[in-house]
Amino acid sequence: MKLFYSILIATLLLLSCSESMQKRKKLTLNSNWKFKSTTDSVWMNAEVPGVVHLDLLKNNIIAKPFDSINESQLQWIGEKDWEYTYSFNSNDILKYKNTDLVFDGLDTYTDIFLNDSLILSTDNMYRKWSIPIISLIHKGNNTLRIVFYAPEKIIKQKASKVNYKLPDERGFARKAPYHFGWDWGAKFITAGIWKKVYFDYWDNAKINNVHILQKEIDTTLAKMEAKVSFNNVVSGDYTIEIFANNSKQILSSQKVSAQEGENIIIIPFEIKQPKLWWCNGMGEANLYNFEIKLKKDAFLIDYKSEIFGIRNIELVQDNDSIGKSFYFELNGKAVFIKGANYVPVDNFLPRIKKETTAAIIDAAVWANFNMLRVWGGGIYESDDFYNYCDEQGIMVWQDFMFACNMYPGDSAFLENVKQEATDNIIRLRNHASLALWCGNNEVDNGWKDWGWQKQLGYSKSDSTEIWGNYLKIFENMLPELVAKYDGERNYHPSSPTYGWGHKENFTHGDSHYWGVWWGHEPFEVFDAKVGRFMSEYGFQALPNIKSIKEFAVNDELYLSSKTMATHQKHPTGYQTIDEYLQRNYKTTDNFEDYIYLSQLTQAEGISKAIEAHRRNKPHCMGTLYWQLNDAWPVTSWSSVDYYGRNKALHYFVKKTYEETIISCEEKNDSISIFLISDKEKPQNIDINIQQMDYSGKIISSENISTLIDNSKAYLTYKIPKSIFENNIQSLIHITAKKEDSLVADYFYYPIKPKEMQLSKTIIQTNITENNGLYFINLNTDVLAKNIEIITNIDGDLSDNYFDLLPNENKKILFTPSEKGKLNIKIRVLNNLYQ
Ligand code: BMA
Repeated sequence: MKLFYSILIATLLLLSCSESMQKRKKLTLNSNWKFKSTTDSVWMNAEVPGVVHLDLLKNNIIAKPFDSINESQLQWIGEKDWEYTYSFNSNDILKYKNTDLVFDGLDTYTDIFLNDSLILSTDNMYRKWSIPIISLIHKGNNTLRIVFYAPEKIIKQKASKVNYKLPDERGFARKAPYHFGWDWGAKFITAGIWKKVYFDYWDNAKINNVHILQKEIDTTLAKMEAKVSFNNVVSGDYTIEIFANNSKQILSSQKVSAQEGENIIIIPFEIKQPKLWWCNGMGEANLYNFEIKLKKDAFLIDYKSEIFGIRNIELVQDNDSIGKSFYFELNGKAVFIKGANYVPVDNFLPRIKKETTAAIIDAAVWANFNMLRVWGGGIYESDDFYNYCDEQGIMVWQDFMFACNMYPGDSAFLENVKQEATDNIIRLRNHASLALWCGNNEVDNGWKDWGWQKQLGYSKSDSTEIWGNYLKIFENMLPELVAKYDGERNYHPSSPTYGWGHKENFTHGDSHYWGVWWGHEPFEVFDAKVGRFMSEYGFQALPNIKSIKEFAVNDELYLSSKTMATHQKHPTGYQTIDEYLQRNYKTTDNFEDYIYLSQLTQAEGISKAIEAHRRNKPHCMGTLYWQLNDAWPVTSWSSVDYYGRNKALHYFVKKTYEETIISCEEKNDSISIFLISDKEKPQNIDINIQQMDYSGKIISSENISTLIDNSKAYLTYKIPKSIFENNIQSLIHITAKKEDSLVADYFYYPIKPKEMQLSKTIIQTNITENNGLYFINLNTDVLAKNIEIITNIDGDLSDNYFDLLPNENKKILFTPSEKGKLNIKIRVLNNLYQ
């Protein structure tokens, strides 16, 4: 009977509450939008989220923007003003006490009208906008109209209001810098509702955000806090409950007497035997799902779920005997960082699918990365990106979106940046993967080294003002906001710490080394130009022919064609590729062979840089090459092209980022052999060093054993160069085995490929299929240099562009991503010129 009454009372209470207060609800507004240019009269169907280029494409008004030379023909789109409209009925809205119209992102300059009254103007694509609309709507039908103004016109107006020039006028805009073109990027000035738009219905209270904080962590216990911010329109009593991993058991619960307005409540909770989050290569990326429930009596008003990884991550920058360190510690352990720089995966952001983001992160995981740097000329990435990095153990170095430019410092600009940074810090701070906030890319470096003051004729007072603006944003505002809203991550004002012309570039902080490529220095200088943390260096190569054929017609398949020129954005890109290519290889007139050689040039150069960085551990504690991916199909520094196809570099990177590797360094009269490992536990390794000629005849063979761990790179042996005196057409093959299983191998050649007298080879191949997977067996009669397996269908090869010794079998796994029966062709350096 007692139980019956308590159930009855609880039910009545619940009913009375649910009558007066309803659960928060969101309604996404993604259909029935129309758009047109402001000078046209005909409305067309639009897709939201979207941008105008995609809508024009959908309506068959324009050709595919990335094809051929279409880029230059589509510039008119960015020069026009556009409007988007949406009609809705107010019935649902009127059932709630509050409705906010929320835009997760608007690109970029807009006026928003509701029933022809201006309700908001926006000027920053990185911000979230929320408008309470209850008092603004009509009963019945309402019309929303958003006018997007051509960005460059507005930028010009802004520029005319200051008495100095910025290095680039796009600095006045808070719109992704790469949209205006980059040295790997097309210029497409987009406009549109690029992220979700929705009605956010709520009654008396809603959760704004929850910050999960780690107070103390040890192996037995993690002491945590949930800092809950919620809004409340009338003061009252609430309960906040915390749950973990779908368990029905409450972890912590707190009663709150809430005031009108924003309430911030701190709720401590504990996790016993916490499973820590580790990056790729160090352990499992363990995650917890924390659910936060806001209740009025027993009634659930609002709910949030936060995926969280318990870990400590720190950037250690200590003065030391060399200069200043720059390394990451994860859960108290120093990590050698292996990764690359990441740019947005498309010019047209709203069409990026979750699977596309996952595929490029998978490519990073496959190549043994543990970090990506989200570069400051793109966007604060999508939630999909960080969620997947959390799951896969990829740490994220996050730049704020400022790159290679100077910025204004008026109060409106500063306030705008402040809101942008606040929105994004709050959005990203609970991600386990987020490792570092960095103020900008190459702004400090640009100001100090790129001669802007002279080129732009800055007076002394201009310089003082512009540098003063820099200090306000990157030395004051951003670190203060990171401390206030994040509180756990380190902040690094600018990458690199010093430019590559300064000696401190190799002793203090992080380093971008562009003496190779921009400075035309030979790849060999990578051996010596090693800083404490190499956050950028790179070299271009053409994408695969299959990718080129996606945007170029057959009679444009040569370097100086209009299409190929459009798809190369560096002013001397093709010349620089050719210059380096010819240092190492005999060139060719055959376009497809040339692509192959450009990729080998890039792969050899960049993997040699990575080896040098790893050999210099712990002086150097990380390496991020420029760049993992592309925003469109282009000849660039990427190792994976726009379509997700690997260049030779990506296979070389995978090998060079393995846990244990061998590397050779030529110094004076000898060749030093290094063994390098990131494995924490010491391991016994047996090394075999064989000198052989190209027919496989062994000239000498030697075995040594050594013990290694991850504390430094081990020099295990030195070979005099004189062994090649009478055998210049020979090589050294080194293998490292642990208890008879191969952990690494390495080919050392004393001469460049163009000097090698490689015999013609017939590569024997044999393909077998098993459950949709293919195994390709290969062997050769003489040394085969850089075998490229060319597949008729897309898919993943476990290795490619490798060297093969005579009488050795190599087994490659091919996992198709396309239907069809596998056929292969082989390209090999030996046969290129025969
Ligand atoms: C780096 C980047 C980019 C650029 C790349 C290649 O420094 O920060 O600005 O695309 O160089 O030039």
